[in-house]
Amino acid sequence: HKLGLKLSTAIKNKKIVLWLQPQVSPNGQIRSFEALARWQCDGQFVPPTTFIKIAEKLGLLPLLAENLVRELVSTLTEWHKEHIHTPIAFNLAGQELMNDSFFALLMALIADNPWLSDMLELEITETSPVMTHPLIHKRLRSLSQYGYSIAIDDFGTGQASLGQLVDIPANILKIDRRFVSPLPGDQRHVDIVKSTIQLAESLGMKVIAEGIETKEQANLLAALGCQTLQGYYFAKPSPMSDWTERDNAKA
Ligand code: G
Ligand code: G
Ligand code: MN
Ligand code: NA
Repeated sequence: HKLGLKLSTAIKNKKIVLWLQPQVSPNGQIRSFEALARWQCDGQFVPPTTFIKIAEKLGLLPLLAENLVRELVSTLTEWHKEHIHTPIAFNLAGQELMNDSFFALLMALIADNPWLSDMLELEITETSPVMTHPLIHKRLRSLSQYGYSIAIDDFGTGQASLGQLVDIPANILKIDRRFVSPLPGDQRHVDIVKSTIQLAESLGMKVIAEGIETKEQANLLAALGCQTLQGYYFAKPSPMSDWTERDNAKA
C-alpha cells in the first residue's frame, strides 16, 4: 500500500537513520550507546516495529539493515580515528541474520576492521520465533568467534529465556523495561531483577537495565549491582550528530 511505497523510497534513498541513546554507569558516565532506527514520514515518526515489519514483507529488510550498519560503521570509523572508544549496540532482527548476504557483510566488516569487535555490539531480541532456528545459533557463534559482543535484548519477555543463555554465545544481558518500570515499589519485581543480575554475573555476563525513568530506579539497580543503566532518566535517544558534534561520546 501507500506507506509501503513511501518506505521503499525511504530505504533506497537512505532516509532512515540511526539515533543514539547512551548506556551509562551509575554516576552517569557514558559507557556505550544503543542505535535506534528512526523514520520520519511526512513529518511524523513511524515506529521502528511498524516499518521493520513492512520492510520485511517488501523483502527490503536486508537492504535497510545493510544501510544502517554501514552508517554505524562510518561513524565508528570517525570515532576510531579520533580515539573515541565508546561502543555502539546495533539491533539485529532474526530475519536480518537469516539473510546470507547481510550475515556475510557482518563477517566481512570485522575481518576488514578488527578494531570493530570492541566497538560494534549486536543486540538480538529473544522474542522473535526465528531466534530458535539452528542457523541463527550457528551464525551467532561465528559472529561471537569473530569477536562481536552479543547482547540478549528484552531478557525475560521471550518464551525461552534460559534456553537462550545456553544456546547463544551472548556476553551481555539486557533486563527489559517491563521488569524495571515497577521498581522500586514492587518487591516481586525487585526480587526478579536481583536474581537476574546474579544469574548474569554467575555466567560472566555484563548486565544492562533498560527503561530507567526515575532516580529511585537508578539507585536501586546500582545497589543491586547493575553497572550499566539506560533510560529516559539519563537521556532519550537523539540524532547521532547530537553525540558526535558535542563531543559527548568522549565523556
Ligand atoms: O526506538 P523504539 O523504542 O521505538 O524501538 C522499538 C523497537 O524497534 C525495539 O524493539 C527496537 O529493538 C527495534 N529497533 C529499533 N531500531 C532498530 C534497528 O535498527 N534494527 C532492528 N532490527 N530493530 C530496531
Ligand atoms: O526492544 P528494545 O530494547 O531495543 O527497545 C528499546 C526501546 O525503548 C527504544 O525504542 C527506546 O526509544 C525505548 N526506551 C528507551 N529508554 C526508555 C525509557 O526510559 N522509557 C520508555 N518507556 N522507553 C524507553
Ligand atoms: Mn535493543
Ligand atoms: Na528491550
